[in-house]
Amino acid sequence: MSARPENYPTHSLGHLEDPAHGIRVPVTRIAQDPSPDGTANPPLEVYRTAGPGCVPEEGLAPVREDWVLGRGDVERYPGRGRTLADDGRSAVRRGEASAEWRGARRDPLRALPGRRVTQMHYARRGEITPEMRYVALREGCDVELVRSEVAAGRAIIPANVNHPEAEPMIIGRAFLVKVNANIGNSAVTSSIAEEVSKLEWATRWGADTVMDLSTGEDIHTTREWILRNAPVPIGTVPIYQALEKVGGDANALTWEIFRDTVIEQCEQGVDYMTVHAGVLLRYVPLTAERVTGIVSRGGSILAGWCLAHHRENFLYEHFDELCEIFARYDVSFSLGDGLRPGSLADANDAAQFAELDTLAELTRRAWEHDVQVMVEGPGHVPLHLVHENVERQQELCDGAPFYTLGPLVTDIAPAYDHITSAIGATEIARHGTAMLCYVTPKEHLGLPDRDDVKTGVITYKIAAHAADVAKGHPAARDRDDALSKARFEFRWRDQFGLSLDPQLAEEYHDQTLPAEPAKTAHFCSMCGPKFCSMRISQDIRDAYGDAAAQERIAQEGMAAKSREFLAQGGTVYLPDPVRAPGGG
Ligand code: IRN
Ligand code: FE2
Repeated sequence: MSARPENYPTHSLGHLEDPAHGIRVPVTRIAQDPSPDGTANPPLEVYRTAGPGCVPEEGLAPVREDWVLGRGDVERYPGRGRTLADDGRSAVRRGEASAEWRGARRDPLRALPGRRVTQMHYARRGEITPEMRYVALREGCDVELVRSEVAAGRAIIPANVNHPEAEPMIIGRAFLVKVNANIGNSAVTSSIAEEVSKLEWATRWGADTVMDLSTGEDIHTTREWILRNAPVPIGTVPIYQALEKVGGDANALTWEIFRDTVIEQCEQGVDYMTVHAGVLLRYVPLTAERVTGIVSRGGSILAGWCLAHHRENFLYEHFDELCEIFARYDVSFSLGDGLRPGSLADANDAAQFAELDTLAELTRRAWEHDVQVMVEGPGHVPLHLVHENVERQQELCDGAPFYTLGPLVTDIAPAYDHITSAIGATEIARHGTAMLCYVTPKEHLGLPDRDDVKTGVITYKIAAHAADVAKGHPAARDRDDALSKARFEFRWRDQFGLSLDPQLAEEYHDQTLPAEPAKTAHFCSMCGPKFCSMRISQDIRDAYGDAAAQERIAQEGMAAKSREFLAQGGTVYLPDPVRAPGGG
């Protein structure tokens, strides 16, 4: 793997620059051909998450390192990775087990005693960080909007001080809707290089964040390689690794084992962590009558623990301690929805909404520590009940970003659940959900392969983009308009280049229409794309003031155009084999 090839010949790597602050944000530049009348079509610069391309053994450049160190509030220390029970797996940093690692080995950073190094902390103090400037450039918005949304808790910039390779991004309802892709959710250990290539694949198609749900033997080392090569924030669910440390026996879990796992991951650079702290002992019985019980993996681990010990969830009990740890590394909470519905029948029920009440309480507690928070949501919800989910979450959690798994709006389509869930995702994003966790065609059936990951990401980019357009996000529609113009002008190459999957669009087109002439075919060449009545009336308005004269000249002009058009054959479009009946 060398420098990343761009996706399509009309694509290239461009940059948005803030030279005053030394910030350069990579974008994908999509070049376009001129219109048939010779008018130039400017290139489009679109948000990209792909990163600069990586050599897995060397990792990415630590673009944020100077910013983090420049604030003067962190210290380097040896880290706990060296002394953990699974010591043998913290190999990358020490270079023992992974002989091929050639990149830098850095001891981890953490806040100096008593300091908080979160973006929320700086934002609340009125400080504008380079991360905020980077994000503002990317989103095309004012940096003050970024600062104030982060300060208010309505947006987060997941950016662990130990993940300097990441290109800062923002999750919040005032910004572009984001998409998360899960990788490593396989019990079968794949090679480390394979995990890195999955990460690269997901970001190539536009995943804004990636969650590493790896389990198994080399969990620490795999995560290390992923982080060192990740241009996007990385999320995890630490209870999965904690469970492995106790041999899979949920009842043997303790706060101490969980805490050590969290610190280990903080030191590696995980940017956000799913914590199922809202699964309270008294809520578990509320799921008893459900059709599908508890479908969340983390939720069922903690519900089991609560029942086995008949004690309150240790994540809830130790939540403030967890906040103190997160504040030292700037790790964001993704408050887990352990009681999310797993079927239409269970949607919006007492268990789900009881947990949401607790997540709202925990959101406020995290904010007291200046720790950034997003809140996870469902799941499976019929379309007419989707809106209530985001409305309720936004109200209860004072606008903290919502991050939902779909939701799937019907249970009847296994193998198509990327679609059933994208319908719910579009609806929930339109009403203010900030990030969507993708669902692949293999949901409920098996483990996603490479094609499933791509299908899942693209399906979710569609949902997110549709919501951006509906929300009226400035400039969201530029790409639609450019593509539509290219379509109307038969600029096929531009149509492909502007699409989310250029290669596939081109391939499908070539299957049905191999002939080159169609790519240059043209309609009603007299007036070009500007309809003649508009042009004539414009000409008259410019030349004459008198309404009656205007009317008479218009009639004459229109009659002349009519004769001209009929003489030329009288059809608007040349026959077009692509525009099939029933399409649109
Ligand atoms: C997102 C919203 N609700 C759940 N998620 C994702 O589900 C979460 O971010 C993580 O990737 C996964 C956690 O699954 P369990 O442990 O809740 O099943
Ligand atoms: Fe499900």
